[in-house]
Amino acid sequence: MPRTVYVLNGPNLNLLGTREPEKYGRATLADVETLCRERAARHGFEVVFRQSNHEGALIDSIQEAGHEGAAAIVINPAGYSHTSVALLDAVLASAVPVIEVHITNIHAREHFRHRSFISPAARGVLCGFGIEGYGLAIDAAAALFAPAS
Ligand code: CA2
Repeated sequence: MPRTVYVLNGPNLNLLGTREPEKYGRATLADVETLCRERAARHGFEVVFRQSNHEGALIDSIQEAGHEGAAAIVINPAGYSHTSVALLDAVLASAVPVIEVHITNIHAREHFRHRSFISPAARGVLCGFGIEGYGLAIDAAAALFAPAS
C-alpha cells in the first residue's frame, strides 16, 4: 500500500501568517506542515511537504509523486488554481489521486476565484475550512485506502 502523501503549496503561501491574517489566518506554513505531519502519522503516512512560487517546480513535484507511487497529492495551487492549464495537465496525467485544498472559500470571494482549472481533475476539493482543510484532505486520502464497510 502506498505510504507517502505529497503536500504541495503554490505561490505566496510562504507568506501565510505574516500578511492578510484576516483572510488567511495567523498560522504559518510551518504550522501547516506540523499539522500535516501529525495528521498523516495517525494514518501511517509519510509526508513530503513543499511550497513553490514556480509553476514548473509544482509540476515537477506532481510528476515525482507519480514516479514515487505516492498515495495521494494534497495540493493548494493558490493563484495557479485560476490560471494554469499546465498544472491541470500534470494532474490529468497523474495516476495519483489529487485532493485540492483552499484555505478560504473561493466561491465566496471574487468571481475570478470561483473557477479552478484543477478541480475537474481532482478526486475531491476542500475549501473554506482554514488550514484544517489540509488535515481533512489527509483524512480523505486515508479513506481512499480504507476497506469498504
Ligand atoms: O484560499 C486559498 O487557499 C487560496 O488558494 C489562496 C490563494 C488564492 O489566490 C486562491 O484564490 C485561494 C492565495 C495564496 C496567497 O497566500 C497568502 C498568504 C498570506 C498572505 C498573502 C498571501
